[in-house]
Amino acid sequence: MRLYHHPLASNARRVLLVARQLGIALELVELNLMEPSDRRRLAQLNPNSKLPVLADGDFVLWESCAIMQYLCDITPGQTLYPRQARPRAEVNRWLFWISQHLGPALRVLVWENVWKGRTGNGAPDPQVQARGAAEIAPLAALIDQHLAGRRWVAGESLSLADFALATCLIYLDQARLPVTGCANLMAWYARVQALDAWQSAAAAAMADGLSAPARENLPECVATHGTPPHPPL
Ligand SMILES: N[C@@H](CCC(=O)N[C@@H](CS)C(=O)NCC(=O)O)C(=O)O
Repeated sequence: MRLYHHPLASNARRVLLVARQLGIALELVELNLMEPSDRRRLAQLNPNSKLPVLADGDFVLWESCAIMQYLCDITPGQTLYPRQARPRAEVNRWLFWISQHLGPALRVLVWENVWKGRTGNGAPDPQVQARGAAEIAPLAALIDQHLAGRRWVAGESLSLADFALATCLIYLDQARLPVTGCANLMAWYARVQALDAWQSAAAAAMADGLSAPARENLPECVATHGTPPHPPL
């Protein structure tokens, strides 16, 4: 199976994490969102022109949560995505919440504080930064409260919901996400980061390919919120 990804793409990282946790070997193909030829290749694989994309033989699948679910569905005996209706619904609930609510809110500050300047789109706008922080606040409070007394996001064990949530935070410091005061969330994040799969997925994602300075200048989830400034082609 082949995964088209980029080392800095958080949505691709969550798929790689799940694959590592499940023991699935993926052939990694790095697509550079700044390269016109790679962009053309991506557009042929995914009409949304976004990473990640999985190719399993002639079956091509995009949308990171759908890919994570697929990897579980083809893995006998896995526990990350329960088969029973209610535990599965519990995982689905958080996957949708992360995709629909938390992820888009976090991306405002990730754009303003991480990618905007790097892509030549100017300095952060304090009003947008304030809006981003205000959007995050109630959602961060909600998940922090939910995690009080819990080890994992959904049910009693590690699940796809943990990987989907954790990869939303990979720009925690750079984006200055206003969640570091959320003690339960931070304790949970440390637990996820302590997993072997976390380290191994990061190492695999960053292995070979581009040089470190080139990586520094690459945008990732830059076109997924508001009026998206696309990375220059
Ligand atoms: N809902 C999609 C979002 C994918 C997404 O936004 N991918 C980013 C990288 S993390 C991307 O490819 N951005 C390039 C662009 O939007 O032009 C998923 O979960 O797969």
